[in-house]
Amino acid sequence: MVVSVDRGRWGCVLGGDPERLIVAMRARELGRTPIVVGDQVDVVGDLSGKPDSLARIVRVGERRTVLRRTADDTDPFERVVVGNAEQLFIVVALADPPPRTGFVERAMVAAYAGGLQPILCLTKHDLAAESDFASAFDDLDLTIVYGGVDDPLEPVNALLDHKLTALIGHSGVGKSTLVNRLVPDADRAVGIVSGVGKGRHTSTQSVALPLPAGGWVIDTPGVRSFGLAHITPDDVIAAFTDLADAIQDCPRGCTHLGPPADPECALDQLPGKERRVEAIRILLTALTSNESWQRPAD
Ligand SMILES: Nc1nc2c(ncn2[C@@H]2O[C@H](COP(=O)(O)OP(=O)(O)OP(=O)(O)O)[C@@H](O)[C@H]2O)c(=O)[nH]1
Ligand SMILES: [Mg+2]
Ligand SMILES: [Zn+2]
Repeated sequence: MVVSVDRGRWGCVLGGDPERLIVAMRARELGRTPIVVGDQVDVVGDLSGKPDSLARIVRVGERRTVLRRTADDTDPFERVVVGNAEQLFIVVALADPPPRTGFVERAMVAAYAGGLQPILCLTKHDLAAESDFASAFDDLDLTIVYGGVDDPLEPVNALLDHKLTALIGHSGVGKSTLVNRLVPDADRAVGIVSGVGKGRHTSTQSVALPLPAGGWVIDTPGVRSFGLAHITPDDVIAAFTDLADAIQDCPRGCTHLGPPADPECALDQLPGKERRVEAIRILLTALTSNESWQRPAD
């Protein structure tokens, strides 16, 4: 598994064993194929892991899940952020910077479209009194966990246990701080990458770190915008198994937003699902409104 990427060098662990860390380059025949943290790769050559040894990545395994984003909503060039993660921790500070529902909605859309389970992780609990920020997601069955410096780690660890989890969020929300608490020897575990320090430094690269109890967390650099140009409304609905079948009955080109845009949307014919449909339509709206997501400072 790829655990780090840095200027044409990929850190990989053999057999998923954190102790068997090697550095590899991309074999010429792979061209510009993206290779990202979380990818399962085949490596050949010097697998000793000795200093200055360099292996070659000759194949990238098919991804079970994929977190993608584009620079903005009109950018056709999509980049793969993380491969094979089962969960996406959407890390949001309750203050400094102030939380935005639009960010969470867009990250949820990207998670559902890529096959990841989204979880809302709230930090800086110590800076903000109880907030009802999370209640906006009540009808979406979104798991919520507190991951601030004063919050106990057990609930976080219970969710991460033996899974591959990617953390994303704005710069400064506390992703690396949380990772450093979860993986006390994070620095040593990935000597070949910088960026994970004492939580004070802005991360510049994604890095996967092994959890003491099993499983991996992927710390990623703060994102400014999270373009969703590659995602369609149908991709999002497909993630909700209770609604996915219904849209077969929608007219062609239905965007599932309901009247007035989609007066014949089949989601409006589901008794008892009104609130859930409404909540999911808020996600669909996030697909086309990036501005609510971006911070003024960006
Ligand atoms: N008060 C308070 N400060 C926190 C908390 N979590 C993190 N911080 C502080 O917030 C700042 C940014 O934390 P980082 O962990 O570097 O943030 P990050 O999300 O990794 O940022 P990028 O790497 O730039 O994406 C640091 O000064 C941390 O000490 C928290 O729960 N409460
Ligand atoms: Mg960081
Ligand atoms: Zn529809």
